Amino acid sequence: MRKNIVAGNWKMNLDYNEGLSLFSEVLNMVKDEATGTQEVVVCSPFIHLHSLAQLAKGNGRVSIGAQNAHQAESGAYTGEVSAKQIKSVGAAYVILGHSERRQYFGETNQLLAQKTDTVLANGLKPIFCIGETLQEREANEHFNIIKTQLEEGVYHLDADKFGQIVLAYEPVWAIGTGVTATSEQAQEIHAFIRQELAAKYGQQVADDTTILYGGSCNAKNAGELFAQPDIDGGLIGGASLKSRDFTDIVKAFN
Ligand code: 3PY
Repeated sequence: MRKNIVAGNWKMNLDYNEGLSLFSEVLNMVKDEATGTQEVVVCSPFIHLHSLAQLAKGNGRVSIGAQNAHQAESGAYTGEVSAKQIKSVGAAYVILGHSERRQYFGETNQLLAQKTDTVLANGLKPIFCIGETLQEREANEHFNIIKTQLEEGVYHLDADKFGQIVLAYEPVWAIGTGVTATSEQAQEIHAFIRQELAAKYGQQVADDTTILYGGSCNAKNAGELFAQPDIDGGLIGGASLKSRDFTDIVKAFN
């Protein structure tokens, strides 16, 4: 049975104290309000990870994640952070392949395949992002793009390893634009992804894989998106920066 997850992606926002205070509010709200969301993940900048993990200790529903990791185990990579370091501060997840990383930092499917291996080897779970640009959708290429991102990014994994991955479908045209895919558009792609996974790994693995929707998901549209049969939660950008909005999204599973 797959898990539903609401994950916040703070991106490069919030200084150290702002992050701690937002997270404390989220923890209190999530604790007080029972909802159908099984796991809440907060993916913060590296500077917050250790403190957030300390605050979340003893809370069985809230986990911490990073937004990137280097593909090497360690070494002379000034300014980078390794999966082992991320694990050592108590994080459980790492976002990989967010479209902003692909677009601004030139991350390719091949590089992301390496990062996926390193993250898994260090006992962390990747939240692996895929999604098409507006031009690709307009050219009716979106299914091919998603298929290639899966083939080149994660299909080298065996079924056991793949079982530790969370996927996030984030249409690039819906990221930071305020435009959301309609629930029908999102469901269509999620169902396609699940069908592709079934062809590659078998129906059981496909049924057990959590597939999140990301891209301007907010407290208003989360309920309708999460009600779709193949949407198992969200990767939340801007709305994760406000405790009330974020917890309303967490509650959207009820
Ligand atoms: C967004 O909602 O804009 C995101 O990029 C989430 O990762």
